[in-house]
Amino acid sequence: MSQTHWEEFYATHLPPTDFEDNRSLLKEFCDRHNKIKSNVVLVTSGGTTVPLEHNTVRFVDNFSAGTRGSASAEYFLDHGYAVIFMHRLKSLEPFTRHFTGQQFLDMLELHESGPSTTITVDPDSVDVLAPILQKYKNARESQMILYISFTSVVDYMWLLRAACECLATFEQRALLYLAAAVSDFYIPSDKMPTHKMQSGQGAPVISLQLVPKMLAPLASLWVPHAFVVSFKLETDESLLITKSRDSLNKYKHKLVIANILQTRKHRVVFVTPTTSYELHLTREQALAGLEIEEPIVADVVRKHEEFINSATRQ
Ligand code: 9Z3
Repeated sequence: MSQTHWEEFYATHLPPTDFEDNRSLLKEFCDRHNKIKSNVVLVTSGGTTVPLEHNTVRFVDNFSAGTRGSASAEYFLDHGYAVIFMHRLKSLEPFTRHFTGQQFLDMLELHESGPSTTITVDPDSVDVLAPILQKYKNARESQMILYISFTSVVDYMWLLRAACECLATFEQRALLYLAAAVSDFYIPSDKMPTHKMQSGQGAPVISLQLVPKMLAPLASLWVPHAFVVSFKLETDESLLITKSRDSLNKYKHKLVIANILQTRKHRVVFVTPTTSYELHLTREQALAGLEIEEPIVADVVRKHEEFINSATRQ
């Protein structure tokens, strides 16, 4: 029997070295939450890399800071979901995303008196830090969030399939929220040089191949009963809705959330098989600190609840 494109991908690309550890973590997390009948969401976040050498010095990257995924993960926790946060290593994470760079250290004060040293939080920062710290501690202590990280597109593909294997048992209660920016092109393992390319050999000609579309087996085979939401990123407005509709028609999942790179923080378009409508933040809302992920997640959760209810009525 001939292998499909995606089967061949797994047959010819090794899993990441820590794959079995991550698989155990995923299984343990899912078994526990399935027992207590939690709703679970897989949030993917950040961009995948495409290495140009096996011993990787250079790679091609996909744009994504991880804001969409990390902010959304926090809002899913607020809605009572158990969250698998599958993210690009070193991209933004829930809770810590609020304090990037030196911001966190600037909130602390150092007191040295004789041999003893204490550290306190600057009183002006307590009101900012306390609610975030509270939510973080709650999520950790109640084990409502699992952090899993990837770097390359191959790591991402292996972890995505492993997560789906665990999520399948949740049937309709599983939500997939695929916000990661995943490479469309890569260099297959057998076409990649082992060592760092040498400039002495002249300018290299790099030939990329298509990454198989994993949404196809994901939606039809791995989690056929789940509520699957994918994101569509474009830079050309005229392609946004047609490309999103093409994706829905092809993979038969539930929802595409479409966005344009430059306006993604204040405008998205929800594209379903029957409708399309815009969600946006006004200037005032954005200035007041409202994040678009809050209404996005509220709308997705409402749709997921309707989906669960209609499945249980049948
Ligand atoms: C998105 O469109 C995300 O909303 C962003 C978020 C990556 C724009 P940030 O992390 O940005 O907040 O800086 N993600 C999906 C991107 C993607 O690769 N989609 C594929 C495509 O458009 C198919 S699922 O072809």
